[in-house]
Amino acid sequence: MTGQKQNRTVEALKDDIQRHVALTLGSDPFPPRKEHYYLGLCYTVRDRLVEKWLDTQRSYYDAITKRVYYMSLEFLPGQFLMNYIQALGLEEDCREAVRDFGLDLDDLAEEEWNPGLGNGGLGRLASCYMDSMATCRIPGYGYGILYDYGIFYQTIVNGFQQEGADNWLRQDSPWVLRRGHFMYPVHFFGRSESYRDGAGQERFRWVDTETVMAMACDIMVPGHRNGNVTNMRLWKAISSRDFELEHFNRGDYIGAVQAKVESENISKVLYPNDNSPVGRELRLRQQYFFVAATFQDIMRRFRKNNYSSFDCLPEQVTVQLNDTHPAIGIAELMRILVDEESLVWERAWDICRRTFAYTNHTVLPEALEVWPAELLGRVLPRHLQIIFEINHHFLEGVRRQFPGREDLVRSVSIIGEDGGKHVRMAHLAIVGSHAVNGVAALHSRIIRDKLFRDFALIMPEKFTNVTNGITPRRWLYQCNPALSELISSVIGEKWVTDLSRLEELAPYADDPQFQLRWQEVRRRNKKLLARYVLRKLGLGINPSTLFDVHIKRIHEYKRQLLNVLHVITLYNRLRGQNGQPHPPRTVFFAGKAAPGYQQAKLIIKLINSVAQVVNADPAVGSVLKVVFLPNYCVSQAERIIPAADLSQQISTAGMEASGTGNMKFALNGALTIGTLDGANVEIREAVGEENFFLFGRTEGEVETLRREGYDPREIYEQSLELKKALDMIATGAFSPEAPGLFRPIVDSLLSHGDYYMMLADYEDYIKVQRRVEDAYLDAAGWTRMSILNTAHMGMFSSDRAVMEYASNIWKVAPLP
Ligand code: 4GP
Repeated sequence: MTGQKQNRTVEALKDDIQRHVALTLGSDPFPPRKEHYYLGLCYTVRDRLVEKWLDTQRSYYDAITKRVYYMSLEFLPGQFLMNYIQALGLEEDCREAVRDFGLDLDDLAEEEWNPGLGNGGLGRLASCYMDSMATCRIPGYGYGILYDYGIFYQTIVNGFQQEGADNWLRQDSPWVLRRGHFMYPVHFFGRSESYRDGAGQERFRWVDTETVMAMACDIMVPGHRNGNVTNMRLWKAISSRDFELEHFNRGDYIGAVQAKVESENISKVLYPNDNSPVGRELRLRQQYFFVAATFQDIMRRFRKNNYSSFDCLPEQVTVQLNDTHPAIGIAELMRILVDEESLVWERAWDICRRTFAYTNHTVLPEALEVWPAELLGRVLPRHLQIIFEINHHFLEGVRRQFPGREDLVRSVSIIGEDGGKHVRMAHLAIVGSHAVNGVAALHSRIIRDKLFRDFALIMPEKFTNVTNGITPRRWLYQCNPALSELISSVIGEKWVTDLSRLEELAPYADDPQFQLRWQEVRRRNKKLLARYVLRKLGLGINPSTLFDVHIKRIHEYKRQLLNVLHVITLYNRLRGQNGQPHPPRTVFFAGKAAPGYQQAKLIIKLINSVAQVVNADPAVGSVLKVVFLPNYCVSQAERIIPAADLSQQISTAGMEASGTGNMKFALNGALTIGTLDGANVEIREAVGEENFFLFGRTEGEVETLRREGYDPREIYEQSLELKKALDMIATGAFSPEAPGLFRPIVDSLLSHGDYYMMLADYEDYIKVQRRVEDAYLDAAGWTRMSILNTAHMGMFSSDRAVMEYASNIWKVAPLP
């Protein structure tokens, strides 16, 4: 930008910031106060986005284009301010503008609270896809819930996780635009009533319901410097007038107000469970609430285009179900088409199936959603009836296709019978969609050949794969400015929207000059993280140690415990002074455990207890340090990932659907230590097996071992180092104040079968960790591998993933 033009931009920004501080916030602009100028800047940036946002929405109508509805109960967008500023290409100007007020842009950006509207991978994926839809100009929307309370705030007290309420909207968010005029009624309870229509046909209507209103709250999602701004519409529950009146008329004022408050509970809180369902009525109501509101919005837009027939719906609308959470939408669309629009069943069903597509995100059997028929029938009586009918038609078809195969009929039925009638939401999603995909090649194979094998027999054409991706904007350009600059200095900036261009870095991997610059950037990032740890925990760590990082939800299958076993083994080796040198290492952990998941919470305590012992032991000094960073969230990941040397992706093979953290690390130049699980398989293929530390049993081997019987005790008896580590945990070496505290952990491994095969993979893991150390001691070799990891990560862009969905599943083209 020319000096003069930049000057004008900066002056305009400054004027607007001050105007907002004075007129929007009603505050005195002098002296400039950080909180006020932060908000002033937010509104200034927002103004510049709103116009583009309106233009984008208008362009959808003008083009009469098909639109994608990405329905997700969770989104984890991360902080908005810097993302918006960079998308608009205004970073330098904003820096200068606030500098003139004596403020620092990064400092201001830190003021922002993380919108924790999700648990982990599933929610973050949704946000990466929103970013890519905006950047790739795929006409679409994200739909979800505006929770008042996001994922809990984690503190560590005496080593234990403690949950606090995350009241992120306490001070309102400048990014949430409340749209009071988009309010829809959502019904619950009541009953289904049969009646005869004019032609004497039996029909049904849903009556005597309770109503809650859904109010639209919009958040803008800009594309990268392309003027395109996509909308994320999150619903907030508001009590309905009828509801209040009914009570008021009875003269029960307090009851009326209480009922009003209770009806608004629907959007109060995100359920903090990752990879596991919660069978609570409120959760079901959340699901239906956002689905029903979204469909009213879909139909409003559809009608606006004056369609003569609902047969066109699938040409105008495609709904992607982000897991089964919105699967009740299938029954809802049938209800709209059959009950409200009077379509005959077969026609409605055809429209419905062509509209929906379903993504599965987990194979953990305990994580597959089921609803007791009794509960579903009470909350949504008409929907249960519709689900029974869908099932009836479906099973009739199966019987025709496979006569005599009642076993098959039972296994695919949407209604399960064992332990009381229940609705299997994954079955509903498969039957009601035209496409079913897993999120990495291995995972898609597992769902097709194992988890949903019987469905694949009946409808093989539906099953497909779309390997997950991450947005290069947030996960490299934004979170790692130093590396981005270095990359752009040699290959230009096009990689930001075309990640495959990173390939052009490969020739530099052996260039000593470039290696030095690469190392310099990484050292800088590590220093920044060390400073953050000092600030947060008061713990000094040495930035020239190997940064070994394991950050994600705490879950047994993700095997933080296996990592802890390595830490203890290394600790023992260091104390034993066995002569072999070990490069100094700092092991980082971060992640939340579901509040009701006792074993995971105990693992957090164990990590902290081991950290306490190791960090205080003068015998290991600075050679080993262990850090648990509390309250893991998107912003924290953005700080940690650019500083990581080693990325821990060590789940039991066959259990991690994809992983996306694995992609973020490799993109930022960390090397992976990992199993052949989820997207690790494809990452390893892409970066080259020589640039990836592989260990552990394969998915097939895990299965065989499980089938043929596995005796963890035998491994325990045979490995001295493992035995020592486990005995230390069991006998209170890390919990002298409560020696039996960690007994349940050791029992899960030795007495309860070690379901996640930690012991089976232990030895291999320790060996490969040794190889990691050797590799790390060769700085040039390590740097080379690091550069090649970044260079070969192009295919893991969410732009690629979204374009695959667009062309193979959604059948939507980018807008010109
Ligand atoms: C997660 C999977 O565990 C993870 O492997 C995957 O990368 C992510 O979805 C996005 O596809 N699943 C969940 C969940 O978060 O709650 O099932």
